[in-house]
Amino acid sequence: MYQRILVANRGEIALRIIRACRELGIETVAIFSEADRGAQYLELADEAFCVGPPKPVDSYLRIANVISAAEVGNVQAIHPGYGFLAENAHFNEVCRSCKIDFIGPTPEAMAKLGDKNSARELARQAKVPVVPGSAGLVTSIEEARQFAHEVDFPVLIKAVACGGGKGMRVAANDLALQSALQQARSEAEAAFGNGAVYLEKYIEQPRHVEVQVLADLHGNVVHLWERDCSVQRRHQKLIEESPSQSITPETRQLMCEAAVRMISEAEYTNAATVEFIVDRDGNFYFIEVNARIQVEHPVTEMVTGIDLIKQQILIAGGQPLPFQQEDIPQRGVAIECRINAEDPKKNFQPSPGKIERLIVPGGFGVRFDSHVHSGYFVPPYYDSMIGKLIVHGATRDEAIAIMQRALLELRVEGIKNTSALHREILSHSAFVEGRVDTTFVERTFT
Ligand code: MV4
Repeated sequence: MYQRILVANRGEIALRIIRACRELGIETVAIFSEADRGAQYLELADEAFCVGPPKPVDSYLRIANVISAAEVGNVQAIHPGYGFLAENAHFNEVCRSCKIDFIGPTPEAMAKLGDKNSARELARQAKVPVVPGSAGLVTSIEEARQFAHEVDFPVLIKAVACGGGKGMRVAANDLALQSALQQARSEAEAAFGNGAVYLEKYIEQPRHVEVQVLADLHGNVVHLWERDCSVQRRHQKLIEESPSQSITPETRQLMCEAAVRMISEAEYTNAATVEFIVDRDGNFYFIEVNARIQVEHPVTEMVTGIDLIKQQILIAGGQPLPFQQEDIPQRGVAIECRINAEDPKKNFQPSPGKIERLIVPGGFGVRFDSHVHSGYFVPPYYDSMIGKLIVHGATRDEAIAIMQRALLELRVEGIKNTSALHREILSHSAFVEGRVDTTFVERTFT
């Protein structure tokens, strides 16, 4: 196993990885930007190197600087966390050429799934349901028209490189189709340098359900059940839970098996999330694969009892999975609320600054994954998430009650945060009854 790992990230996920390594007896090398210099969690690493100025492009995304830290720090592997370089196939390849293990999939598997059109093709090969759509890329308005008439409007134009909702356009009729096609293309070209698009039938008010998968280097692939992430706003998830209220036990089984087939077909290794949307009739469709550990992974850890970060490290180090599918439970209910330094009353405007006082909730069934503390300065340069409040209860009603109690205990003074909005969502009848889709927050709270 590895003796020393570089943690190529910051904030709560850096701390989460440092903790897992400590428990495995692996030393850690942390990196930090000038804005994160002196951060408390860095003291828990064995060594820490500055990789540049505050802006991500000058530090956490600067491949040469990250690799230099890995070389000087004398590590055998790099854990990329989520965001930053986590799904950068080029960085992954640079790691390989420097003989440093990338804790994640191979660059080839990453690139194959990063292209949404080739991922969709893989799904079809693996007999995983995909949204009725164009066979491949759409290059002309005539092709687009022909397809739209086959599946009927509304249709969705998606960029192969789409992300964060960018490069997607809905068209309700022939007239709208032409401009939607052009807009999706130019937006994707500007944002990702790739204007290629395909078409799908537009699923209205879908729910978002994703399946966690682990695959080792010996051909073993298992799922760790699903997470429902329908409570989101503008493609930013707010609350995630497991099990999902949106699917029947039969659908759960089919969806989890489909996710395993998808990952096996792609010859993918390490941790992956297979994302699906679920329509109003309960049909599920593959949308994409996330080739990284995700923010909401603790929800899965609480219901399965499996430490996903440790498993990622052990898999990359060549260990076979220590459990089989039948050994993985989905026990009780876990819910996660993302605590962001944002003002929900001012259109979720970021609220960086000094945390004058922090009181962290605790007690039975409560977990708070965070790197912040009283006196911590939330820098303005990065994602506004300051922590994740995760609860585990025997039933969903109990989990909601624990979360409500924990949110009341949480106090973050000095900056605005999203905890009061979470309390409102958790007491809303639609949420309590498990009747929320991806449009719920925007329809109800903005
Ligand atoms: C869709 C869809 C409806 N129909 N595809 C949004 C992000 C991108 N990765 C896929 N997304 C969607 N694809 C079809 N054919 C609706 C969405 C969507 C969505 C999906 C998951 C979670 C939140 C969402 C919010 C808006 C739209």
